[in-house]
Amino acid sequence: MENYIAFDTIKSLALKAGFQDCGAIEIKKFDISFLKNWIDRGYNADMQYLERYIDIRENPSLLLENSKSLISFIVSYNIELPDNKDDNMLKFASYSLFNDYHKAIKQALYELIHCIQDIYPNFKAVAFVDSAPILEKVITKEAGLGWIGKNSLLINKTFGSKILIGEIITNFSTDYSNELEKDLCEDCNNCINSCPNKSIQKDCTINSNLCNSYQTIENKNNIPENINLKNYIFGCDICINSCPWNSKTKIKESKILSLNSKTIELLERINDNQIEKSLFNQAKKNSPLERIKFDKLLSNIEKAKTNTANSNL
Ligand code: B12
Repeated sequence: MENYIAFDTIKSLALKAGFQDCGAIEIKKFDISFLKNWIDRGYNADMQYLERYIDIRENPSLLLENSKSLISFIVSYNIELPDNKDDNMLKFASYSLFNDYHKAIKQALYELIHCIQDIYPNFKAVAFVDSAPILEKVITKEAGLGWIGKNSLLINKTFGSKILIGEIITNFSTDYSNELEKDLCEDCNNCINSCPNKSIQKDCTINSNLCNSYQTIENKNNIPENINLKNYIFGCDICINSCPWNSKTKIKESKILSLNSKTIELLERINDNQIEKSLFNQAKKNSPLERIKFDKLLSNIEKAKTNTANSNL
């Protein structure tokens, strides 16, 4: 058959490359009315980029000529880490303790594409990790890799929601996943109840204005007084850590993500009150921390210290 690859071939190469799982769907148009509705309510806060390229979000086939399939890949970062249970310690969200996942996953996807091209020279593909205007969670759900939980994250039955998503669009057809995962959140509301700012709305959307992850990373202005960061100074894991699907799904190590020792050292120093700009600059070279400036980190620290001090009163 012309321009066809068996899904089993993709999956075995992907597992060998260190991805936890993958799933494929035929390229198609997506219903984006929920996205428009979310933006109309102002839930994207100052992330105006989410209002752009709506045509591509609706129709990802615009990203590659003659595209046939969208293949989604998941990478777990639920690795046993020496977690400091002390609630007064300042924390980075755990995904940011690793090297920059955008770069690491994209590189792994292009290596995978090259392996496939060794077998099928006509195979063309482009890879994305947070880098294109596409709805990664919805695509991954439709590819059968999980359901969208109440905190709006994609939850995989085996690996939980401490997973990151990457995808490729290719000119090859394959065998498509046609079984959707059931929504297994059932009557659990742990994530909704855990958020200190009540950012998770009744319809399971996130109001970014109230989300600590938005406030500590994306908000370039002062964090509003009513926001309680608890002890998070970059990103936030509170709703994720409250999810029962994450407690049983730890992996030993990742072939794709590696811990950034400079980030870990930086966090230790911050907790010892020795905040060094030079160490921050070293850490952010290959880290999600690259998204913020040093001054923003300092103001997040001040805010989190005030919040933790107030909670101890
Ligand atoms: C903008 C953004 C944010 C914003 C807004 C969050 C949000 N929930 O939208 C902020 C800065 C707050 C954020 C925070 C985080 N993010 Co973020 N973020 C994104 C980004 C770039 C776009 C998401 C988006 O389109 N939002 C718009 C809303 C409307 O869409 P939505 O969240 O998908 O929700 C709707 C759909 O799920 C829909 N829906 C539900 N069921 C169904 C079913 C069908 C069939 C359809 C059509 C729709 C549908 O209804 C929901 C509400 O309208 C994606 C990457 C990408 N390109 O997709 C990463 C992404 C979602 N983020 C990610 C991560 C890791 C995080 C954090 C965990 C980081 C951290 N530790 O601090 C937090 C988690 C906070 C949370 N609970 O969401 C991962 C999530 C992986 C996963 N397991 O799902 C992604 C996919 C990046 C990646 N490549 O891995 N993020």
